[in-house]
Amino acid sequence: PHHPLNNCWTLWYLENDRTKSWEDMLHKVTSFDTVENFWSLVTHIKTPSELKLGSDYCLFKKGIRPMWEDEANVRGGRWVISVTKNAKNDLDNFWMDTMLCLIGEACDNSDELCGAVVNIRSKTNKISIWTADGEKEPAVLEIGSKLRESLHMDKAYVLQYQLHKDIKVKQGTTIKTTYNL
Ligand code: M7G
Repeated sequence: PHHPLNNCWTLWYLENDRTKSWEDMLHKVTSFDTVENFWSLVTHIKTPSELKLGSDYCLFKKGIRPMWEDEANVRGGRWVISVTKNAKNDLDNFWMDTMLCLIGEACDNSDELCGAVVNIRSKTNKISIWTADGEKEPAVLEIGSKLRESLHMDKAYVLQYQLHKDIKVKQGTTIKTTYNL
């Protein structure tokens, strides 16, 4: 007796490889649409803190590619949380709670959710939640505050919303922030 989820979700894995283009580094792992298949997947794969530098996991609604160019993401943006390298437990816990927030449809505006990404990087790791339309301010803010609550984020963590179109044109390390929570 499997418990169905509201949506079917696809997990993607990006493995850093300097000989490949960004798109070619991205691989579909699997899709699932029941609670049981979600748990059997997460118990068989590495947690974010166990991944190699330069890797990503992406969890997106089936049919949405985890890239700015996908029709579902072009007008969208991301809530991004920076997690310092020493906070390994926070990273793994935040990622687990982010996945549960998505597949459990915890947000009132879950139609606006496209997916989530965790980036393992040398300076700081990042978790982001991608939404479909950066101009839908009430929906974006509701998703952000639901996230803060579901992840039990300490006040020291800041949530910043950035539009994908602003990320694409970033100069150096500064990216324009549209909303803060
Ligand atoms: P990142 O991996 O999102 O973050 O972007 P990082 O800067 O912390 O490593 C690194 C690079 O990957 C970008 O500058 C792009 O060259 C490429 N890249 C990342 N994303 C999410 C996309 C995307 O959605 N589309 C395309 N075309 N390139 C991307």
